[in-house]
Amino acid sequence: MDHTLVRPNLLILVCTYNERENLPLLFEQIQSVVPTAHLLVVDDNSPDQTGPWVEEQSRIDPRIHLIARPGKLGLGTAIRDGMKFGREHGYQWLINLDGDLSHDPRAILRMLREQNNCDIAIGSRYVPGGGMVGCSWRRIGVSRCANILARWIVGWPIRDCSSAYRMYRLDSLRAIQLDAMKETGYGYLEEILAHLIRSGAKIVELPIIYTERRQGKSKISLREARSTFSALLRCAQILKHQ
Ligand SMILES: Nc1nc2c(ncn2[C@@H]2O[C@H](COP(=O)(O)OP(=O)(O)O)[C@@H](O)[C@H]2O)c(=O)[nH]1
Ligand SMILES: [Mg+2]
Repeated sequence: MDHTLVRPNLLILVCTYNERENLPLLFEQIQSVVPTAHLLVVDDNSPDQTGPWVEEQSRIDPRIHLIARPGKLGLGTAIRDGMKFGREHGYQWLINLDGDLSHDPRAILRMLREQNNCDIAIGSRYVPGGGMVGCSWRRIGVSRCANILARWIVGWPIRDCSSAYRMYRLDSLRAIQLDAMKETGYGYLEEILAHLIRSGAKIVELPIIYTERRQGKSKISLREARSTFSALLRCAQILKHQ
């Protein structure tokens, strides 16, 4: 099939910092699930040469795109740049997943089936059928607590507000000023949810099994984890003014 002839309505976004070992298998899995979708990597000049590898792939495969940023500018701004690319290039849907094989691309198909039902689908570890595999108790505890805290502080009905595995209807992001968002790191995931809820977007949660990465290291720092608290307070503020 000549993929240059088709402008698909689906863009798959993967943000990367040192995921060179994980990307070949991830690309293969994504392309076997959604062969016509386009794939965008936002890489922050990863020292392990993730960027040059993606660039090489993009030269031989017109479905693959790369945004190469000069340095580690944060997961939040990477997702934001992916969203802007999606909007500017006329895609209708964007699915974001991690680059470390924690998110099984097969869940993409279940998300696509929800397109008539929602504006945002969240791959959720905390709805029946969802869960975490291979994670340390510390990690499970921190993630659980962050989500319980979120429901308590923000009062929203979302069970997994820190999952990056999501499908967004790009039109629903038009009401949101992406550049005005305050969180640049992982807290971006919560902040954007607050704006989406405020603008009336319909959100559904679908169960996913999150598997801990086998290759490479997590980039979430203690500072990032602590900043979740201030991100949640920000969300409560945003929703108070709706
Ligand atoms: N472009 C970019 N990607 C990032 C950054 N921080 C994390 N990532 C990517 O975001 C995804 C999730 O990060 P990860 O380290 O696995 O976080 P964890 O799953 O919460 O431990 C992975 O694909 C990372 O490579 C960043 O500052 N910039
Ligand atoms: Mg990870």
